[in-house]
Amino acid sequence: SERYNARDSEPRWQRQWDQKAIFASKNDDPRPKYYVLEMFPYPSGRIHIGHVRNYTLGDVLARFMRAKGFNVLHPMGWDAFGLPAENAAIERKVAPKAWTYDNIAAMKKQLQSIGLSLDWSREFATCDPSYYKHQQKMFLDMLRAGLAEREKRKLNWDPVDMTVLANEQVIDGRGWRSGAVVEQREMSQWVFKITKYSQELLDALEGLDRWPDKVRLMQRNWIGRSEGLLIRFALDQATTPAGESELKIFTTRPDTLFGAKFMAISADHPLAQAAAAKNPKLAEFIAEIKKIGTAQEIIDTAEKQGFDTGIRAVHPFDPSWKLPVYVANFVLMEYGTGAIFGCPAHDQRDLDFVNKYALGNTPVVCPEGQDPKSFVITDTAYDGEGRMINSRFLDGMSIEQAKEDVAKRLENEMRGNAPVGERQVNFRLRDWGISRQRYWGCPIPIIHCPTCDVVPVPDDQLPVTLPEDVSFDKPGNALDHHPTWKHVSCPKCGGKAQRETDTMDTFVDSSWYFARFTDPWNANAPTTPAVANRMLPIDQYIGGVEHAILHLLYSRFFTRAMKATGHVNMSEPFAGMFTQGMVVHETYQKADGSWVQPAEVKIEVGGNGRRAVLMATGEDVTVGPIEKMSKSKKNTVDPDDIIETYGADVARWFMLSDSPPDRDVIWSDERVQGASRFVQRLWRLVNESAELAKAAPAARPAAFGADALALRKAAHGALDKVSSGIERLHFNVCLAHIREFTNALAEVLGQETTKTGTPTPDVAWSVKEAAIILVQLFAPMMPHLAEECWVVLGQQGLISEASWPQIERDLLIEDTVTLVVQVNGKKRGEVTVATAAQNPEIEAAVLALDAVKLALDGKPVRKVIIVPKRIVNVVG
Ligand code: ANZ
Ligand code: ZN
Repeated sequence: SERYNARDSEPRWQRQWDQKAIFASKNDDPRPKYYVLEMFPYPSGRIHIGHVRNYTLGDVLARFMRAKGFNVLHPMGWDAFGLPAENAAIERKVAPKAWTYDNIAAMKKQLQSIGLSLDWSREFATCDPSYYKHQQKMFLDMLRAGLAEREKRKLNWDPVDMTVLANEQVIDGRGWRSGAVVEQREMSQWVFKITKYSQELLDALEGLDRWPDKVRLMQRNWIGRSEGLLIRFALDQATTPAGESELKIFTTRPDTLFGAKFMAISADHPLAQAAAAKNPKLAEFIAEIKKIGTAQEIIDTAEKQGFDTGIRAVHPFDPSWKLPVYVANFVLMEYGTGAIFGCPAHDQRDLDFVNKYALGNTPVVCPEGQDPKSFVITDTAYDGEGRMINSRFLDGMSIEQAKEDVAKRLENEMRGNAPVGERQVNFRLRDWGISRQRYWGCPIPIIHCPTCDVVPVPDDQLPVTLPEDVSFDKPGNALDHHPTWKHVSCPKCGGKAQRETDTMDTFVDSSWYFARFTDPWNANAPTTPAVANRMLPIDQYIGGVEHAILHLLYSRFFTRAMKATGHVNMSEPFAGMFTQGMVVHETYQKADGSWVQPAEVKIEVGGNGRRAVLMATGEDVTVGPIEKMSKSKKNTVDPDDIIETYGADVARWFMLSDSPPDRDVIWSDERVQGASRFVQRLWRLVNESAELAKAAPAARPAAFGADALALRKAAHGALDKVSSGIERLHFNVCLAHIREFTNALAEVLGQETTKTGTPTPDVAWSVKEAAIILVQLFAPMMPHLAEECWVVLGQQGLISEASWPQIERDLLIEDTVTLVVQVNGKKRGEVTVATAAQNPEIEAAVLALDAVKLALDGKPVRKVIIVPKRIVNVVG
């Protein structure tokens, strides 16, 4: 037979699938549903190889579940708002809308060339007014439900992108996109009240047992629940500005109160402001530290600095003990009360601080086994377990006991008419600020009226659409600069008013798109609840771990907000979550340090190992470390090139085979070529099988000889392992089983061709069965090749529409053999293993026997001698 020609075959099958719309899921389909979704792409212009991996993983699962008889929902859309469209407008003078939709068209073509089983009938882009109209409606619903609010707060301002960023978008004190150092500005903005769900979002993580543990842990840390005590410290009146009498702090370590050396307050704390009013030096210091900002990341890395306000606080357990109150750059106004007491012996920041200002330290927790008299702290704070020391009535207690004791005492001590101490739970999670001073986003449907203040746009006037005649010749928000768009009359009083010109954070767009996919045709509401409630939650969501906090947490919140406002009836959108690894590649560098693309490099493997040369000139290039594909290091491969050269099936197979899906996969041309050879091998074997199968009887033979039975066992064994492997997304393992089974079939075909005469009916029938199963097993991974093979095997219809083969369980019972087990030559028992079991497996089974452990009596095993099919002797 001829070589398999992917270039001819792939587009042909793609057209057929498309024409028959076989991947379109119907909302009235009575079969059980299965919703598989990969994170939708941002239409940057081109698909990258990471997308190919992401969508292939989901596609294997989608095709498999469809064959298993589920009503599979596997949609695709575009996360289409965001800054790059505006940057393109500025740099290339193309309108953001045109740029975005052009990119979508180009990328859709690319996606189609991968052969994904997507339901394109549900496609939308988040920048379609028919999508964001509903987002605006939900914003208004949330406003009415108290889940959206206008709030004045200090915000992260990105001076390059000229926009506010959420805390999550500030990485190491810099804007996640621009890389500019983020400044703090006080502004009014819209927030979603995610903190109303802090506890619930935390608790519900427990139930997400099909999520990676690391993702749940990241979310737990981000929500950051801590239990502690609020303590009201009295202020020494002689030292305190008029009107101030106490300082409220939050601590998670009230047990360390007797190790306190100082108090510290945020630069934004009212007491700091009051003290600065009378102290110009302090005012100057405050202005100085405010410059570096108060984002957590900056504070963690900046040098600790403080300024003594002169104010003295009184220790709650000793009226004669006065503590200096500093303004310090590491105390955040946004957390707790914006004030702390510092215990340097047991907190590293506090220790760095006292070491700088020579305030000393007293350890109050002594580790077990350490002599308290010799226990001193110098540069490293001790935050471990131990017994209380130097702490009067707490001495000898454990940390937990001391915390409880302090809490009880201070709760019961009244000053004025309030207790001095109060237990409190704090969360790190802040409300989600969604206002962005950008044009290319979903307009916030609000009108500002000088008389009526904030007025929602009436529901029947939605959507508030973006104007298209915008110019980007000034920095800042093009929507704000538009000559007419924002000028409207107030819906309430009819007077002159202005539209809100901020647009929503694009993370809002991606917080509910999965719900919209369940009924994107509903023009009147964001969802059709009956449909959404049937199709959600998503059974398997697949995406990059970089979204483990932001997107997944926002979506979990938004689903709860949609539940509260009647759009869905569940809280958790993603029942199963899978985070895929990256596609990485070697880097290549010329002698002058410049980077070269893999496509320009030829790898030569010879006597002195691997050598890389530049194809154009033959000069040597240095092979650098394997890294995430990036434009800067040029170590990218272009999906179009790969598909053009090898076909989509090869790319899909390679990416599935080489690494577990949650790990990084190293792109390697050598190994891609290996996948390509495997495709040809499968093609040959299927053709040979079809030839041989001509001798097969129509009816299943009544009995099978040994050869036929062995092949059938291999086929059903592979079917069993691949089926359960796909369900667990262990794709690389599945592929290994497919290869193994391919070898078994090849062996039978090889034997048969050396024989003369026609094959026996049982063998011919079994070869046909095996070939059909083989093709069905690789169909989810290489759907085009599978369709072509399906025809060769004379099967009806499309394989993409065929049911998954039935496993014959009685063929799965493996042949076994029983071996005598000896320890140092003496029989101690027997072990039964599969006939095919390899030595390491047998050894493990033997060493696990109680009788063997007993006979060895703790002595190490020196050697295990295995006489095949007879005896295992353990030498100890
Ligand atoms: C005294 C103390 C002693 C503390 C000690 C820690 C160790 P988590 O667990 O993250 O909630 N803190 C409180 N408010 C703060 C603020 N606004 N800015 C900076 N730090 C603040 O952390 C709670 C601890 O962080 C609190 O407990 C407080 O320091 C500090 F050996 O109080 B601790
Ligand atoms: Zn008005």
